[in-house]
Amino acid sequence: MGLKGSKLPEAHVLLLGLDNAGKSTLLYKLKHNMCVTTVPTIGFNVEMLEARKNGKNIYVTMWDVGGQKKMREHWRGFHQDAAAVVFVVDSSDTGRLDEARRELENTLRSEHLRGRPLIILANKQDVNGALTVTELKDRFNLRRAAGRDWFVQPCSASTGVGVEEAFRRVVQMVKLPADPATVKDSIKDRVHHMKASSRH
Ligand SMILES: Nc1nc2c(ncn2[C@@H]2O[C@H](COP(=O)(O)OP(=O)(O)O)[C@@H](O)[C@H]2O)c(=O)[nH]1
Ligand SMILES: [Mg+2]
Repeated sequence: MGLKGSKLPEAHVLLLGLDNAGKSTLLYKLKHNMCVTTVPTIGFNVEMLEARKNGKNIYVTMWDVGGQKKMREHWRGFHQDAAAVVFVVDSSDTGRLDEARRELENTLRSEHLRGRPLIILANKQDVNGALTVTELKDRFNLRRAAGRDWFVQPCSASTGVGVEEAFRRVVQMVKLPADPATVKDSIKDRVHHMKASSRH
C-alpha cells in the first residue's frame, strides 16, 4: 500500500481503461508476478511497486480505480498528482474500441494531466485476432496525443508477456513529483474519500 511512511520518492500512476480491459490482472501480475483470478473492481486497488530510476530507488504507486461506469466520475479526482497515465485496452474486443478511445480522449482532456506521459497497453495479445500495436495506433488516431510522451506496449496480463517491459517503460517515462510531502497528504484524503464513495 502507498501509505507507509517511506522517504523514497514516489510516483503515482493512474491505471485506467474500460472495465474488463485487464487492469486488475495486470496490477496483480506485476505485484506477485503470477496469474490470479480477479473480480470486477468495486472500489479501487492500489499497489506500491519498487523500482530504480536514474540510479535511485523509487516507489511507483499504481492506482486501479475500476473501469465500471459508476466509478469513472472518480477518475478526475486522481488526476492531480499523476506522474503518468497507463491506459489498458482489450485489443481483442474490437466492438468496444471506440468506447475505449472516447474514454482515453476524455481523460487526456483533463487540465491536471497536461503533459503527463501516456503508456497505452495493447493488452490480451494472447487472444487470436487481437489488434496489433500498429492497428491500435490507427484506430486510436494517436497522432493527436501531441504535447506529451506516449508509447504503445503490446502485452498479455494473463500470460505476463510484455508486462515487465510495460513496467520498465512506465518507470522510464514517469516524472517524479517536485514536492513529495504535498502529494502524501492528498493521498490520505483521497483514500478516505474513495473508501467512503465505494461503500454506496
Ligand atoms: N486472454 C486474456 N485475458 C485477460 C488478459 N488480461 C485480463 N484478462 C481477463 O479479462 C477479464 C477482465 O480482467 P480484469 O483484470 O478484471 O479487468 P479490469 O476490469 O480492467 O480490472 C478477466 O477474465 C481476466 O482474466 C489477457 O492478457 N489475456
Ligand atoms: Mg478491475
